[in-house]
Amino acid sequence: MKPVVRSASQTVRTGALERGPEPKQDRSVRTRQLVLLRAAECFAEKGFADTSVLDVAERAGMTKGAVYHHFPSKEVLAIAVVEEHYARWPVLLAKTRTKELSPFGTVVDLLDGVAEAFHRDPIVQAGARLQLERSLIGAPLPAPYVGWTQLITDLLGEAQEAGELREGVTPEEAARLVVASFFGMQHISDVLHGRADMPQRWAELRELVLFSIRA
Ligand code: LUB
Repeated sequence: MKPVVRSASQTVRTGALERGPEPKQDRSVRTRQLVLLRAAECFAEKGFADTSVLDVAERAGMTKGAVYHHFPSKEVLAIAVVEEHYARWPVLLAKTRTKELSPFGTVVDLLDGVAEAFHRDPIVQAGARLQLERSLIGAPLPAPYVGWTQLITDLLGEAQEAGELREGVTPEEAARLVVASFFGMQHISDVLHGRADMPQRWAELRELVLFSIRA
């Protein structure tokens, strides 16, 4: 939003910054994002059942009412966190595409970013845990794994057309293997080490699985 420029005297008199008070809409969006992040931290650490809206409110430094203003229930909050988890990936793919790598290089670079997101991003970590707990959440969540399987299938199809896939490897089967092994790797890393060893585990998986399907 274009900042409102005030005259020097106005600025001095009101003491407001050059931009003046934050527009209400911006403040509401920023507050919603803060609630999502704090809720993700709670869900990632304690899971859905052991997280209360009060926990989220206290972590966000807000009242329960302020949280309910953005999310009418804990279930709606969980859905929003999972949706935010999946919203990360098209952004990451667009960033990878700007590097103009080969199709296979694009898959590797994209998954490097995904591994880093699982290592560091509470929204991504919470989305994964909420999907594991989906049967406890009395609300419909996006189907897990299918989006990634289709995306990796499409990208490996491009790699196959570019002659980058090993003879006899089909994009669909390779995508199922990559998604299953990545999911298992990040889950084991989380359960055993709180994902502290994600970089090393991803490096192993990338070398052994991804490069075993490359021409
Ligand atoms: C990914 C999780 C955790 C699959 O696609 C998904 O739904 C995923 C959450 O359900 O890992 C591997 C990229």
